[in-house]
Amino acid sequence: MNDETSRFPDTTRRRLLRGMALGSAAAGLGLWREPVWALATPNQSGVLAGKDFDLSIGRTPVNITGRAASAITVNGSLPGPILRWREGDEVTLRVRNTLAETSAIHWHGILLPANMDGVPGLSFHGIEPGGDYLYRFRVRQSGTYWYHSHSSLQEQAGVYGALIVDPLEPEPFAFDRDYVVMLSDWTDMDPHRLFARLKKRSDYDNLYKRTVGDFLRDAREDGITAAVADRKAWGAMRMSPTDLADVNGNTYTYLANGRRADDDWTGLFTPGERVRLRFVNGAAMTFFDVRIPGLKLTVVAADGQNIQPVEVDEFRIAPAETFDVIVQPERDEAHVVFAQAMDRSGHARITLAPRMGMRAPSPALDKRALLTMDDMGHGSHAMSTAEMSCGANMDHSKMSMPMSTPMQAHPASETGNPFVDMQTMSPTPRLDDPGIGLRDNGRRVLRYADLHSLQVPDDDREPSREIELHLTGHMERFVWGFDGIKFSDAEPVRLKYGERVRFTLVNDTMMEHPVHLHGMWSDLEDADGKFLVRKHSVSIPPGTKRSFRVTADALGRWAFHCHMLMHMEAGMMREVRVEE
Ligand SMILES: [Cu+2]
Repeated sequence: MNDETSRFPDTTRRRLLRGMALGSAAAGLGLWREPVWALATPNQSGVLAGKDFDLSIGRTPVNITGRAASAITVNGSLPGPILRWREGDEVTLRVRNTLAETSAIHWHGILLPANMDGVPGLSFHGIEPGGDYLYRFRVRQSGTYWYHSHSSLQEQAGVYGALIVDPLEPEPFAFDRDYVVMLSDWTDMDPHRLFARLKKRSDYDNLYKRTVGDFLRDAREDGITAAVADRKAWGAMRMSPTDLADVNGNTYTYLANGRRADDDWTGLFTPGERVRLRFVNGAAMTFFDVRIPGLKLTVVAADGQNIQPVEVDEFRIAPAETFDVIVQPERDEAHVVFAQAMDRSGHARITLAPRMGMRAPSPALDKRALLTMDDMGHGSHAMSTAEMSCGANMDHSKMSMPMSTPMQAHPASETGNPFVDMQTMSPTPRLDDPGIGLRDNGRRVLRYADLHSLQVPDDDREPSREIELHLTGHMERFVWGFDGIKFSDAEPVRLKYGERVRFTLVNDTMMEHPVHLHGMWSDLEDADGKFLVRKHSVSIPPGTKRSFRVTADALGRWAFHCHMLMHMEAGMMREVRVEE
């Protein structure tokens, strides 16, 4: 609990910490906040707290959809146990692999030596079948994070869990209860079969292809020429305007704390208490839009980093992101924490209630949103949609664009590239855009522009150079990459140890990609190049161009990739190598 006992003046606190054995002794004095949910709610997966951990990756039979299936789990639970570390501690984690294939665990967003990062092929060889690996490193940060397998597609099969690091200094916000809300997507399918299906028929889950009826309605409303032109433009791009997710509720069962929406998990509160909810998106492929009807959400941290508190009704959380939110339910009634998939094909939920057994109904799913040409950075201006082909071979110079939006240049490797099916023409950061499906919905929706780190990065140098990378793909072939090049064919991005660089990402696809750099922070900038917020995963919607600064303060070989698991598998990944 974040009670008064933990609010020692700094000096007292430090002296106490120095003068005593840490761990269980400290817990008695309230220095180590009790993991309250473990005590109050026995149905949340186990919490392991301390400095020394034994973890075991293995096969576990599960029944999530009503049918027997096989998961890959950590210590037999899905999600894996919540790990609770403390800032400043050296933690030791013995990870055993009982699978018949190589495995590994990656500590997402944690600063550590490269050989502790858990990415087979970059950090180390991976953990052999029947083998183990000893992770040991000092924890240099605090907040809400998570861990997951970075081996093969094991994350989709269940190898993920929340990671909480308790701070040494008191947090700048108060709360009485503390719960993890781990969102994820589950399928009974073997993840490799799912990937193979995406390669063969990437639109398998796209049940909403526009019908003749839709066309006639559009024609009636917008006129036949506009309707035909729009269809032609989409056809030329070999896409369907309804593709907001490659895999959706047709395949997935959405989970919160490992539970289906119709069998949801309950977190208890006493009316008037402040409840801290640590949202983690551990989904392989799903963006969630989260709200609690009837309650304001005060967002106090993003990706483990404290921010200036911002009050909203709803937020979108990309795969790999975390948000800490405080709510204060006043009345003796239940609330639903409602997390709908971005494409509205399903939802996950938990209940917050004064007593077990109480439940609030889920609201209806919002209307499905359609991508527009505008969403993809093509603007609604000047050009005739009918003549727009959007292919990588098109001649952009023939198009007239308004002066305010300069034409985006593209790397030569995209030209004539069979793995690039579109290019954006006038992308902007759009940090103040709530995102597709969330605009003008009558609710106050969190935007990246609302995120302001409490702490300004120590390194305030201007970046000495800019590395621009384009997120590219071909929807039908289900090939993804940077600059039209797959991971397997790409050279590493090389950084000099100690340098400060700007990464600029341009999204040349119609999908949103949450991009994660391992080992170093990504300091997101606003449209004017001013520091906004420190993150480990920065989501890049279609038609946008966003920049973040990186201080190359960690030697070694690091992964840099889209956190849509199947996009990473299909090539949207780079090695970032930091060298002396
Ligand atoms: Cu992606």
